[in-house]
Amino acid sequence: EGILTQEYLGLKCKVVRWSERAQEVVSSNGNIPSNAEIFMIPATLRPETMYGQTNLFVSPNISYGIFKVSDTTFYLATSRAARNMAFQGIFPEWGIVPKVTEISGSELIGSVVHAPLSARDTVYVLPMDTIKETKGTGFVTSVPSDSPDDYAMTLGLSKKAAFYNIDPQWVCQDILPIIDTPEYGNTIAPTLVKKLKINSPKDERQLAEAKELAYKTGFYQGTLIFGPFAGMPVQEAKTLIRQNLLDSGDAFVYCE
Ligand code: A2H
Repeated sequence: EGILTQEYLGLKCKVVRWSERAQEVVSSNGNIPSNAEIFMIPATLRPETMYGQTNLFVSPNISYGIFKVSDTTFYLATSRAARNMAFQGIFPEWGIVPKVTEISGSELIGSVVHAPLSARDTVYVLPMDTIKETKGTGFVTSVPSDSPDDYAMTLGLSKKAAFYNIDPQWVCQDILPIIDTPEYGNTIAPTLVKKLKINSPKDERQLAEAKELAYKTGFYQGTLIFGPFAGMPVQEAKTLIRQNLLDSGDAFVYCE
């Protein structure tokens, strides 16, 4: 970790249906009113890809907190992220982490959330074991068209649904082309995963290479082909889409 600040966008994915276990935890908690809006908060560096969200990833090995933002608004993130948020004006009292309760990532799997900008509208919460506790918020929004990690995990989950203890129907298979690149076509992640012969989410070295290539190529050579900014280079559209998400209240800036 360097000394530079990384600026993420925290995306507000509103829970529309809890998994059975999460429902018990939330409804038995006296501090969470029944009319509360609760958001899972993935941290992303690629707001321009949000049209292609297909799932929301959570780590089955991490514990998450539910934090009170107002009487009827709550955020889910790691406690580490919440400590940072407390010093960024995201919670009501400066420096205070308003933790209401904790819930394990594995208990969140199978919940359904709203995915801002996504063509899918709502998406299922699924496990991703490579999520690190030490960065972001502990949630990763899945965009299999443009993120090799997300695509590899999506493949792994559909191949081994029983192993991951999930319903295979929760894995969204519709990969929406949203960015075109001259070199790798309009679904860069699947193209690179094939090209670099990546077989599992655990092929760390090849995935790191694919991730680097996809990120650079998407940014410098990509053109949006979906949504209101279709036809615009990624470099320009990125700023506009980020700003739209902030203006609509569907996202906030989160730094670490
Ligand atoms: B990105 P950086 Cl389409 N553990 O969002 C592992 N990965 C994490 C994470 C964590 N705790 N928190 C965030 N991330 C992911 C979109 C995306 C992302 C695309 C393409 C590439 C990409 C959709 N997933 O990231 O290490 C999040 O996934 C490749 C760099 O802080 C976040 O942006 O540089 C990115 O990694 C942050 O990675």
